[in-house]
Amino acid sequence: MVAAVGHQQNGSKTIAPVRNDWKLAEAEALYGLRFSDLMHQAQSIHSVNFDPNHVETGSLLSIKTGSCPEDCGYCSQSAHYDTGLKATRLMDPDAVVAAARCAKHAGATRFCMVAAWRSPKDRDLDQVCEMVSAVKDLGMETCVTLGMLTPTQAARLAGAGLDFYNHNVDTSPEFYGKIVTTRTLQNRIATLAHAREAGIEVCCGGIIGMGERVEDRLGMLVLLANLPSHPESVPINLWNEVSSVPVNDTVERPDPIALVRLVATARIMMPKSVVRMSAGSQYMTDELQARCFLAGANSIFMGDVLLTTKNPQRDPDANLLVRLSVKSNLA
Ligand code: SAM
Ligand code: DTB
Ligand code: SF4
Repeated sequence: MVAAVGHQQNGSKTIAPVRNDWKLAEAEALYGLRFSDLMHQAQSIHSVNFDPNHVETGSLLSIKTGSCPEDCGYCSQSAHYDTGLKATRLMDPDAVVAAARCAKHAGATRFCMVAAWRSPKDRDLDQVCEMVSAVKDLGMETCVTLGMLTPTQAARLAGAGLDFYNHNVDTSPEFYGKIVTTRTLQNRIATLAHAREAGIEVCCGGIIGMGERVEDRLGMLVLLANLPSHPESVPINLWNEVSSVPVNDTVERPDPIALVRLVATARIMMPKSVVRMSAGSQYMTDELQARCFLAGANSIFMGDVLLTTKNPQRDPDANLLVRLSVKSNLA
């Protein structure tokens, strides 16, 4: 096997130290390994840190949809683009808890509540805290994504019992300015720090397939892996097509093998993080999803819709997790 950057052999197991000093050249060297060597390394690291036969199942709910003041060039919910989306107000907490109960019944272990805000207003946060506490009482892990937070808001969410805050860097520092101009990457990183300081676990990743280069995808992994602590969850989204947003001018569907290589590289660089296959399963065959699990992905979103776009599930009898005899709440 080709020697990997910074990894030691311990008997038959490969130990990957948790590092926060990754260089782009190291990420490129991993990504460019011969496929079999890359997969072997990713699988070895995966099995040291996780049960490789287990996949976590999450469920998403859009608790406030559309009319967002941010200009994210990939998003159906931005008020800057005429995407035809119907905006809604913040949902009633009882309706959110009812949706969480259904998701739990369908096998979800984590419930992620998502709002199309630049940042929450304090009165809205009261309601979100109520939702978090009630969903937690159902015995589910809770996650919210609400835009930028102040330290006080993060502390309030922590007080309500929030487990995870999702806030994505989306792409590399170099490509970021081409897709969002209304907030900086530094703004995003500050919110991640506020969540951490409040004791909330961090879910942070990005999107591929917006016209970025492979170097940008790896630059995003370097950015994530060099945060003061690795995000506990790293969502990898394939851009889910939305009409009338700027990304349509640059979109390029990633080569499936490039996706597998990226997942394996993420697994190696962030050995203890849950790598979550998020948006984009509609563009993936069962074989490609299975290959991503082998490369170290260990979480998926269930349900027919994500927030505003589709997440088509196969026939339940043909459920991929069951066919792979993966351990999950479904199988
Ligand atoms: N407004 C909050 C924010 O941006 O942090 C939360 C909601 S936003 C929809 C959550 C994440 O969804 C974004 O950071 C982005 O990475 C992802 N996302 C949005 N639209 C997407 C799309 N069309 N395809 C894939 N991922 C998308
Ligand atoms: C994340 O990284 N992906 C999820 C979750 N975090 C909130 C959102 C995917 C959104 C896909 C586009 C949509 O359905 O609007
Ligand atoms: Fe708003 Fe979030 Fe969509 Fe950006 S990604 S437009 S912040 S909802």
